[in-house]
Amino acid sequence: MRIDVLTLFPEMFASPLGHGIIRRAQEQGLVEIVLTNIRDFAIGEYRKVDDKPYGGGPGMVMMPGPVFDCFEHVQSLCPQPGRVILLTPQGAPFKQAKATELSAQDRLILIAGRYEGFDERIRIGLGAEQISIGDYVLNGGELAAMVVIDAVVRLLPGALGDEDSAKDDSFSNGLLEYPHYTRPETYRGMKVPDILLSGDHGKIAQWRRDQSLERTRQHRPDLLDDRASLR
Ligand code: 6GU
Repeated sequence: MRIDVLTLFPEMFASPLGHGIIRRAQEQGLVEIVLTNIRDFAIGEYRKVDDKPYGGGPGMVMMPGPVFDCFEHVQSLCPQPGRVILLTPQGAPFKQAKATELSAQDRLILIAGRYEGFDERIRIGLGAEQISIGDYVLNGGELAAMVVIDAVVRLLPGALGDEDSAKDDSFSNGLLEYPHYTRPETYRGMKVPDILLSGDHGKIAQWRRDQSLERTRQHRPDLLDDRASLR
């Protein structure tokens, strides 16, 4: 997979992409991540990338020119069309199902916005889909792009060692994960549940299913409604 990121702050990505699973996936050649600075495509003495909104109002809007020129440059580097995604709080909520869908693509082009938002012609002209990572406002799409990259790359075949398979992850079955324990058996007076020490794999599996369901009921009842509506 190739992932291009168009951003005004490529430096923000260095550390998150340079560690752990994502770093290893790049070293193994499972994913190539290419950062391109939108400001390199701005013109004039001040390399302006934003301007005041038509119709008035607060804040600044990302101008179409630098984003289109940056996009066309990135397309010329690699002609494969790929999925074009704008990171914006106006987008569709990012869910595990979307991560799975994106992990099957050969190419993603992520565009991170700053300021109040993108000139609408960017979304229209680039045929981009819009993704949001949750119901809160970030100062820009960069952290959201990193979240999408992280969630997608770990799903690429070979990215996880088989010791940390993605199959049991929270959300992969629509439920939250069951509780985990490791050594020591007792820590500051808190004991590992007996069932996990019993060696009875049938009972352990049943306990984990019950715990998953109970946690989901407590913290995310909406997920149970989602599952019910799928049936
Ligand atoms: Cl994708 N961008 C910004 N700026 N804020 C967000 C977001 C994205 N998703 C949630 N909040």
